[in-house]
Amino acid sequence: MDQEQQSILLESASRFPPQKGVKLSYGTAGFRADASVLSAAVFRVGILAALRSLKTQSVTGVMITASHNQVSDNGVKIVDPSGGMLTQEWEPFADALVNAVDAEELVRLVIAFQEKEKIAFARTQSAGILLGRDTRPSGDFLLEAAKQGINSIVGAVASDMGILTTPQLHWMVQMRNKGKMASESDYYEQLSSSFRCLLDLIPKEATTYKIEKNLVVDGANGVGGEKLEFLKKSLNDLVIEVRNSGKKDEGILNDGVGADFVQKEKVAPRGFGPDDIGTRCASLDGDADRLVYFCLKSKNGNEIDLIDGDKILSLFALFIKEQLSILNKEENEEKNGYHVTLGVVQTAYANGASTDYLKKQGLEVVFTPTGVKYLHEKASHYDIGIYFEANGHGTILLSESFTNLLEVKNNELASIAKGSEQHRAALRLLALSKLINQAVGDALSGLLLVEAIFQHMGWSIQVWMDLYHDLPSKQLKVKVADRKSIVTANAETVVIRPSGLQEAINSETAKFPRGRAFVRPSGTEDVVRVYAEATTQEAADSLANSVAQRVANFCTA
Ligand code: NG1
Ligand code: ZN
Repeated sequence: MDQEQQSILLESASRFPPQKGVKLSYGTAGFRADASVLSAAVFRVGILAALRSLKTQSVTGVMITASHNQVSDNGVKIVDPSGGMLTQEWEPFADALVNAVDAEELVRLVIAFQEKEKIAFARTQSAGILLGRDTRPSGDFLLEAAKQGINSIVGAVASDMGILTTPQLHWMVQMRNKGKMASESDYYEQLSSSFRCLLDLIPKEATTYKIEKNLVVDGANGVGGEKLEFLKKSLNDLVIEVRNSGKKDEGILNDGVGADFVQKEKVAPRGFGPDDIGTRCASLDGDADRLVYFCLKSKNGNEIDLIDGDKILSLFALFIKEQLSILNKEENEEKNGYHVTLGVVQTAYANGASTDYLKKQGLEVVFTPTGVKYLHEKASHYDIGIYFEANGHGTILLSESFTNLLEVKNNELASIAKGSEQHRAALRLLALSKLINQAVGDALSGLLLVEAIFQHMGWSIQVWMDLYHDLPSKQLKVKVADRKSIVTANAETVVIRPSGLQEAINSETAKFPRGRAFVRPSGTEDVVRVYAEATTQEAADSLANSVAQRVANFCTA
């Protein structure tokens, strides 16, 4: 690194001194904390995104959001050139950079890393970084910090894409690097045209039930509500009412609203009441990368039937399986010489009943630790990989070779069997591959896919809810001195440290038939999360409480 670059870096880093005593780590979703302590971290992430862009000679992204956290928090994460999360190999450097005590240490770290990674600095523009942020008030000054971090690397150019959902930014980075149209209006166009295409392919005779075309969506008072208001204008076959849309007088971001609240508390969000009984409802989270559905069930309260990520996954898996079997009809594997691998990826938070159901459908189910970076990676090993967290974050990945095969098949069928069910199945899978955001879980694209499949199946919401019945479950958070003192293994199902805690959890679990419990440190909040499942709600609550107590005892000892 030349002298000029060093002094630019030193000068600009001195303008963003880190808050004393604040230590951050790149968790399940980047860095998150109270917005007031984040400027230095966001500035430094700007530097990191620029280095990543220089190293890969591709576009990267910086997203400023704290998703479902309270409005006073914020966060920052890097979008890798693939459109996914930052490569895990760079996470230790991200931690070191963000926690450097002063500008001098920061410059030393950058020089050492640059040499190790052989990153060439260039005077001409050679790095492009897209910036996005959600609707949090702190997003403005944090975006400025990110820009200054990027500008302190010679040759790096920041493009401010404005207020976006997290998945929109991931999609833009992915599309830019594929050399495809990547603006926000291209995003809406791709979603609405592939949605329309799926509706046009619905078998006319299939509908046994008159589909309710009305859908009410809780926008978490965040960016997703605002974007959905826009997207819905181009959807003729769906009547969407957006509540908690983020308009000033409607309420506070994530406060009693949003997918995280609905999924964890299992109650309706603010703004929903008895008049909504019988209506299909959905909820997005604060940055619109999670989606859950729900139905109000009580006249005098806010009790709901929840349709979580596991059930959305099940719907997607059934549809894809059906299309694959139509496509392969009359053809055995030897004949077409291609065996399509279809895999489902879940985490330990997946309800046990969903896993049982998926396996009974003959699907291959595998588990990873919490965090989309793990699920996404695993799903990418299949021709079609479907991954979902119970909280509603997930997507479908179709391998390039499978997509190419579909294109070939589509052309072939168009000439020999145009309009046949087989041809239509190929067209449906191709439309699905465009509708679903393959960069990352996306509540808006997921919602349209659910709605399209729903109309295709001709189902009532009750049929969906009755696919299987969730085992009662309970989640709790425990505050401890150091959440990292808990170390887990086997996709977070077993605690290996502190020693003795797993045995304690086992002895609590053994008291309940079909009991299951696990604990892990959160990657986004300073808490240990406890999950418990059993055959009754009382048993799940009681198991969660006793495990939480054990955690508290072990972690203060
Ligand atoms: P943590 O805080 O690590 O549990 C939460 C979610 C993850 C993931 C991330 C990122 C739960 C139990 N955990 O992570 O699944 O979505 O946020 O947003 O829902
Ligand atoms: Zn989110």
